[in-house]
Amino acid sequence: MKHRLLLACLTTPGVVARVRGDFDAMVHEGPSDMTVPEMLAAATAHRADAILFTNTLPLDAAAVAGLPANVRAGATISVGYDHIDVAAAKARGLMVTNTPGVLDECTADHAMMLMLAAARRGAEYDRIMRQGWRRRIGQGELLGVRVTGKRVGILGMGRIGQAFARRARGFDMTVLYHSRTRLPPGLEQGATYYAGLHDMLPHCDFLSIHAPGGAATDKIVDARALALLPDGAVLVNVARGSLVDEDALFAALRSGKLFAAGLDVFRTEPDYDMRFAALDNVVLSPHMGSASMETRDAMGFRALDNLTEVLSGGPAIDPLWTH
Ligand code: 8YV
Repeated sequence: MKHRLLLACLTTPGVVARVRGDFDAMVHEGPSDMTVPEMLAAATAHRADAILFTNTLPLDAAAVAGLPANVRAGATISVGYDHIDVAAAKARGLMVTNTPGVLDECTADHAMMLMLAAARRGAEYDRIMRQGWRRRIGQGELLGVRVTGKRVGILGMGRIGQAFARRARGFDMTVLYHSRTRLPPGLEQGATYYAGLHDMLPHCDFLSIHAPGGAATDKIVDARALALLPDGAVLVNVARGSLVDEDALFAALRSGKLFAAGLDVFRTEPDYDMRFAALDNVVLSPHMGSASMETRDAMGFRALDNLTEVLSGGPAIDPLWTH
């Protein structure tokens, strides 16, 4: 007997094929991912044992409380889980897993793309070309800032932060970092650790954010933190919008305190603060850090590996909590 699965989000054809092959599945095919009420109704109708979803589904206490009794497991196709009320899931006996490890390289690539594009004005140049170019740009016009050899501060030195550091070293950058805990020397690879974020910021020509979202990091990059950066610094965020005070970021970008920013994540998604769209010195992307074909397959397969284990009575590969 196959286990009964509700696929509550849109995903790749490869993941959908495996869902259909391995499970007695209800596959959501709407124009966008299921909302919580849609998910709860579908889980009930399908008598689902498990739910496969992503960070577009806020699995808060009310959503957990509304789940039909037969749902035993949930797998989010994401490494971040700030959309899940872990305490509520744990109390309900719902095993929840995420997908760490498989998206590190692509997310770090995306951060590097945004860093280079923000520093070297990639989006502005693209807009000029689309408008026809037609006038030679003077030697002193539309200049970016140099990346190679500069200092980059990494906020959050987990797997993705470390993958970003590897790329930054390829650009001869000096790597500084702030994390809750210092890495062992083998992983630190010569990066300079700062126990206090504010102590690191004055030394960062670039700041790249890779820490998890949630209450502990909410608005950790606020007006005071931004003021501590050197004038003309560049900020990159592929982690969560919640880490940044967007009013303060907007002010710092408009005043020129920051040279530029590359933003993949926002405090409210998808209805992000469109003031940023009016700024030429911002490169924007719609939460696409992990969005390569290979990585989105790998994330979905990892989530399915987790559900297969849990539903057959084994331990989860990537449980959100261990005890
Ligand atoms: C999203 C992410 O999950 O893994 C995470 O935490 O933020 C992303 O990989 C992905 O964009 C699907 O929404």
